Amino acid sequence: MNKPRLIYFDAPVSRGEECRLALHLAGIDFEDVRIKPADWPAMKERTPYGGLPVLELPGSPPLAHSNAILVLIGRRHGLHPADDFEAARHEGMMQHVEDLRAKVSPTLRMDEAEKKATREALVAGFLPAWARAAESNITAGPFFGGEKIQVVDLKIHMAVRWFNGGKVDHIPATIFADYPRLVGVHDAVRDHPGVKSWYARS
Ligand SMILES: N[C@@H](CCC(=O)N[C@@H](CS)C(=O)NCC(=O)O)C(=O)O
Repeated sequence: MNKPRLIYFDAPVSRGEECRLALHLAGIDFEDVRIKPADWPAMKERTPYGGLPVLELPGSPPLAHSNAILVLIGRRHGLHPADDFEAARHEGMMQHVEDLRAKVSPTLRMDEAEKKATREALVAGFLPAWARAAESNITAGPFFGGEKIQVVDLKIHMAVRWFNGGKVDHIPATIFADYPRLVGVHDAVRDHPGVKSWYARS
């Protein structure tokens, strides 16, 4: 291996996509390895914790857990605060996104009746509470920590984008519409030239 490899499923979503975006914004030439679902069971046991994404860097063992990957990239490439308290504040928000995923992701594997009931309950309770907490931790904007894009913003962006398209049944596309700072971070990331250039690549 002579360049970094980011291993994830073949979809522009979630934990894998936020790590791809971080590598791209950092200006790192990396191999974007996309795993087919059929190949995953055999591979799962060989990953550090049984999940993707995994980042492989020349000369280091494989690194797993999206937040660890993002923080490492961010620290090395100016996309995570140098101040240790502000960095920890960003990491708290990154964990908040993981808490959201931990609530919503299990519904992907439910039968229709259970999925509907569980998601409607999330819409009534957990999701607004999650958004209120996120909103109250975003300070000046347009990004989480102010003027500069950081890895935390990529994670917030992916979380908001998940629902924005209206493709998650029983969760309205407008679920976060009343939270202007949260939507503002999503939009600022979407409109960032580095992010645009990732999606404009051929
Ligand atoms: N805490 C881990 C979670 C990893 C995870 O569950 N990834 C999902 C895809 S987003 C996965 O690998 N699912 C397949 C499986 O668990 O077998 C992270 O932040 O990367």
